[in-house]
Amino acid sequence: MAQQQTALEESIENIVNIFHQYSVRIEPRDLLNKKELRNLVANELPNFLKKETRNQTALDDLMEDLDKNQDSQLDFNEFVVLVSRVLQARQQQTLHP
Ligand SMILES: [Ca+2]
Repeated sequence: MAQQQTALEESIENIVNIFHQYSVRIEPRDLLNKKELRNLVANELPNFLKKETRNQTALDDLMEDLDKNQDSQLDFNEFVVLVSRVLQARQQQTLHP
């Protein structure tokens, strides 16, 4: 029998699931286009990415910055860079509240 998942394992699984929950909405199903990114940020990161949630230019800049291969889509590896930045910013807040 599989062991119960830990909090960290569950968090990792949630990140993967949330990416796919948004990426499948518009083809190709394993990539996020800008509209899907906007929905993901607005629904799943409204407190951590306030500017990008409210401001289209900020979202455009974020997309451009993350889209390393410039295909106007974010693959999971490109998306993970955003997750990593948010994680680091969150950790900084814990150190310097
Ligand atoms: Ca891309």
